[in-house]
Amino acid sequence: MKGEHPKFAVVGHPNKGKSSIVSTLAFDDSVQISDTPGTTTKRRSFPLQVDGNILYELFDTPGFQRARSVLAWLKKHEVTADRRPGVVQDFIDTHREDRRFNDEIELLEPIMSGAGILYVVDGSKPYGEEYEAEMEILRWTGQPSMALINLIDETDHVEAWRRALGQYFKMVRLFNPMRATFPQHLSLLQSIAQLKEEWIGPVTASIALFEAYHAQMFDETARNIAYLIYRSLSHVEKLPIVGEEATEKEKALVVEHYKARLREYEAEAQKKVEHIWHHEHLEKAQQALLFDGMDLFSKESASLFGLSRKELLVTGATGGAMTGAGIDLLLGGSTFFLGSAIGAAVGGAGIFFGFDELSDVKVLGQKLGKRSLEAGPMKPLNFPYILLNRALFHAAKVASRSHALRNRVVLEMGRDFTEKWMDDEVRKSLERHHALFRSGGEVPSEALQAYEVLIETILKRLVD
Ligand SMILES: Nc1nc2c(ncn2[C@@H]2O[C@H](COP(=O)(O)OP(=O)(O)OP(=O)(O)O)[C@@H](O)[C@H]2O)c(=O)[nH]1
Ligand SMILES: [Mg+2]
Repeated sequence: MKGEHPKFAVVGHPNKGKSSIVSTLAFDDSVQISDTPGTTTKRRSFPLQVDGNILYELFDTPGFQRARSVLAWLKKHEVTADRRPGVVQDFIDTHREDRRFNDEIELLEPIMSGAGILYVVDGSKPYGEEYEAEMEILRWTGQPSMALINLIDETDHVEAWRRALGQYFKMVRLFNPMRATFPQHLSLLQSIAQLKEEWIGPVTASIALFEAYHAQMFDETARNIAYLIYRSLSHVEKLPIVGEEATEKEKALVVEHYKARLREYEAEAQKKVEHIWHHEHLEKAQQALLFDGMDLFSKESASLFGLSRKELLVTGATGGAMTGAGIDLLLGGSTFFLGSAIGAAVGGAGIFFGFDELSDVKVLGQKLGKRSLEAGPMKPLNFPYILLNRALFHAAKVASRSHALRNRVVLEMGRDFTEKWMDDEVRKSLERHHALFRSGGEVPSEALQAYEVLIETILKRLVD
């Protein structure tokens, strides 16, 4: 969709949730929001962009400050209704340098350039005459407009507001930027499309693209979580051993590295999910991933030329033993006949070497074999469920979070969270995959895909 995408200016009194509505509708958590009236001082554009297409563009604007004076000026230049928008434009042109009307100019300019009007009021405050000048000015612009009643607090003055707003706006809707669900978001867009005939086509197209994009966000989230579980279960952390045998310190160290790596994987996955859902500035309070009561034994392993005993067998060194020529072949000639050198070192070329014998051979003062400690793949059976529980809880919170919220999200799940998504059937399906992941063997891509689908189904159920 090139060129003309629908544009809307979100306007109203100071501190009524204009910026919050922009933030929610634009899926953008960088909009400035605070409880101090006058937070927004300049208009700023927030396009909702999907795969390079702008679906629509919102203008956040400062609140009206001198609506009465502006209206008085307009009335002084009273003309027939058809020429009123021209008078508003005259007002802008005449007062561009006049700081007293900075806020009015900031908010009127995008409207006069063709943006539709979303007029925001707080339905928890009583209606008052002071809003009439604002609504009257907006009527003078001649642009299609709609009123949104935002219920910031408990008190309900919605009916009075409806009666008043109905006289100025063709459409009046309740919309709460903090609690709006995705279907409510789409339904608001559908109403907006009705404001102007030329908008029906582009807004309907935007809605379709937005829905597809939303589905894609779920897909990507599920893929990301599936990958997290897979890589965490199959990860093997290695630590080279310095001496003949692993010390207690080395054993503890490899386990510490292993835990740190898994925590890093989780943090990475969470960041990715936040990015997918456009929550780039999310602050979280969350307990670190713990491994209490889990047996994370490390084991010693040996390798030759960077390959394990098993890998060497697979490579074709028959029977686990190799000839000097075989070693040269294995190393692809990169070591200038190391095989023959080893042959000479142990006395006599053509000799057959076993893995252990070779490990002890020293060439240029270095032993050929390397010993290391390994932690992982993850054996404790409950671990994937702990990780999955945390990942699903986080993703569900992020996916359903309004972009207008600025508080820290507390990722503290109740004991009943698991019950929300797990039953015997689900556990059985998951367990088949977990067993495969922790086996350390190859995981076919179809298996990983089936696991993603499973996770996506669970996640969607949690978010709805
Ligand atoms: N509880 C609740 N608070 C809201 C809601 N909408 C807005 N707020 C809060 O009201 C305050 C003002 O919101 P903003 O979105 O900054 O309002 P604004 O109209 O852009 O304000 P100015 O830029 O100062 O004109 C912020 O503290 C918001 O968090 C709502 O629906 N519920
Ligand atoms: Mg604002």
